[in-house]
Amino acid sequence: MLVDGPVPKHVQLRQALLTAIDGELSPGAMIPSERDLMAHHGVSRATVRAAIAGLVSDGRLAKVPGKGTVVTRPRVESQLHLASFTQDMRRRGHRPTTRLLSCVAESADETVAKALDLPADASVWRIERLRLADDEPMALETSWYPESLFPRLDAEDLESSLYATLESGYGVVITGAEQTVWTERADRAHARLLDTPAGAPLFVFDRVASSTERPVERTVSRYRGDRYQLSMSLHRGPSSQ
Ligand code: 16G
Repeated sequence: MLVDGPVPKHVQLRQALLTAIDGELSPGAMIPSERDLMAHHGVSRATVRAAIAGLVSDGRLAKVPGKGTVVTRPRVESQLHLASFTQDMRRRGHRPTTRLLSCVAESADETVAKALDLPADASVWRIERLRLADDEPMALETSWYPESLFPRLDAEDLESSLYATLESGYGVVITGAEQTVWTERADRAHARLLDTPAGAPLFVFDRVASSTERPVERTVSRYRGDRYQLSMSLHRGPSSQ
């Protein structure tokens, strides 16, 4: 019940809608029309619009042209720490699966050779995988690994955790990584695989992961921008004091 008082009506309505979103309304469900919300809560159209606009900008509701306003899926929060996709998804209560798209041995180009500290033209495995959470495409990953370190990597189960395989099959534990993040619009091929419209925003992570001895993996991961949010803990460094 909305009441007169210090809390504006649109804030109260927004809270009521949030309770419904977290309760009976599942992702993809339509919320009641503006007219129904006005009648039910005894408020003006402007109040209804302000409450909905706030929830749209928080990513909890989305306007779907020709349909109405629907409840979004909560984004998967990824903390910027050193985890594998499999660990990260499990920790957040999702079921990770992987589709292997390709695995080939090729000569390292200049970028890969430099990242992996290999001589030019050294042989590397290039592995392309689609990563899913609860059967929904989340990320596309292209990774390169030195063949000299991981002979017969192509014979391993590449649809399970590669970090787990590097450890159990080759005794290589990933202990650190250098990572750069930027955004990009999905091209047609990426959009199709990720089941998202062409031009949709993606996070791109370029990671070089190392064991204690040396770099062992370069990965370019494209994560769906509508399904992720990134969080990080920031600490004051020595140079900023
Ligand atoms: C993450 C890493 C990726 C790594 C993969 C291993 C990011 C941005 N990327 O997706 O570099 O190859 O995990 O996951 O975090 P897996 O052990 O489940 O195969």
